[in-house]
Amino acid sequence: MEIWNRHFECMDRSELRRIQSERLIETVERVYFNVPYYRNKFQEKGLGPDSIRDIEDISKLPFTTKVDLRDTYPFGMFAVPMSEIVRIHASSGTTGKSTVVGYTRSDVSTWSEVMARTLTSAGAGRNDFIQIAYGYGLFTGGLGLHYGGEKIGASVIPVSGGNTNRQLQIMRDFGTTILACTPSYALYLAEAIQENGINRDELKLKAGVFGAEPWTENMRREIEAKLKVKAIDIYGLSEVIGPGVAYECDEQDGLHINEDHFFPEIIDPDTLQVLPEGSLGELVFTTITKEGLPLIRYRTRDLTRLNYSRCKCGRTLVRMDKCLGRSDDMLIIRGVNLFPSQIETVLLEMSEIKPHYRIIVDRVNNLDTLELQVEVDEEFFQDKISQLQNLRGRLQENLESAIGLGIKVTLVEPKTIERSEGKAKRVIDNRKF
Ligand code: DLL
Repeated sequence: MEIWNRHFECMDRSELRRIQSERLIETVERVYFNVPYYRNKFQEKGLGPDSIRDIEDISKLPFTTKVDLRDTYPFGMFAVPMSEIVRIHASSGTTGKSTVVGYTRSDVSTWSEVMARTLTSAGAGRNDFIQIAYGYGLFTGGLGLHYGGEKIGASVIPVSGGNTNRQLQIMRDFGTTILACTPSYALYLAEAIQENGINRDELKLKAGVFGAEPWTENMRREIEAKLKVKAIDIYGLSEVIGPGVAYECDEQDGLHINEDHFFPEIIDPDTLQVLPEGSLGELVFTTITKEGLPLIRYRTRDLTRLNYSRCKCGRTLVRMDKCLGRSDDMLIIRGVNLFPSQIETVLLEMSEIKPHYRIIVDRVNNLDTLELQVEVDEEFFQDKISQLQNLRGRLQENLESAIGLGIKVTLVEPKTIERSEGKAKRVIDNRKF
């Protein structure tokens, strides 16, 4: 497999460390002199621009959270005058104001570079047709993939999300080789291909770059089998840059982080202490080259581990595990912690069940209740009631032993759970806190 930027992606780690130190020093200076919010935070801790001499000193610096970005909404944490900003994106929060991010010309170029690495790693090149079915607009998915695709010289098809029939027509008529969308939409498209009687051999698809939401290994297997593509996981968040923060290689064994631009740490979300190598915890990023919106120790809320061992692909960039989920997606049901991904893993181990599901949490007489609504495969839905009852019972048993909680399972007809063209909404929590 090709590597887009061998110099940085396969760099000797001591050399990388030296570059990270240099870049961190520059970033700290930039925010100290240009972002009053950071200057105040630094001064509160008795830190000045000279306090940081090495990447090791990073642990002295304060954290940044989404709340800090909201408090300074919309542009208060930008480190350059607005005349230098050439692009603005925003992520819609579930509550309150959105988080606004700004890019200078050089940031857009960094973004294209990290996306070029990502797409090359998925096997894309100048002879590929990349169908971008991530949303275009304030969401970073569409345009992030777009600029990376153009940079590697591929033929970019900016179809954006939704309109499934058109997606299929374009896929077939234009000879799409690389599909870019959320994993939930990929699965939806795979089913639509079957239902529309499209012969898979008419399609030239070879790989997909899927991300923007958590998905399990079982989900990957399902997509790979149905769509007959190599499914590559890509990770990113708008605050840090958008997609392009980390990407899988051919090994599909962890996502390489573009560490020459985004310095990762894993912390304990309660004590805020940096955890030893290999521990599961919250991922934190410091952007070390960004100009428009540099962020110091930004708490992503995503839970994962870092793996510094050498990857077979030749890249030396650290790998993060597939995200387990976000700490704020974690449900606490009768005191037990539960991630939607634990449920997804069980579902995909049963062939009669489709990975279209919804988790409904409620509180009845002060007691938390947990319900799973899940679709049954068309073939099995025709079965006798007793067989369906049996399936429901088995699923419930498998779930209860995996999650350690009682759960009500409701089997629903195929196609009754709302499909998503972007990020899937899996959990409905009706409890009032
Ligand atoms: O979702 C950027 C993106 C676009 C990534 C397209 C990949 C592909 P936001 O809307 O700001 O940005 O949401 C960021 O989505 O903190 C994670 O919780 C989640 N997320 C993104 N990629 C993955 C992934 C984009 N591969 C938030 N696996 C992040 C699990 C992911 N979660």
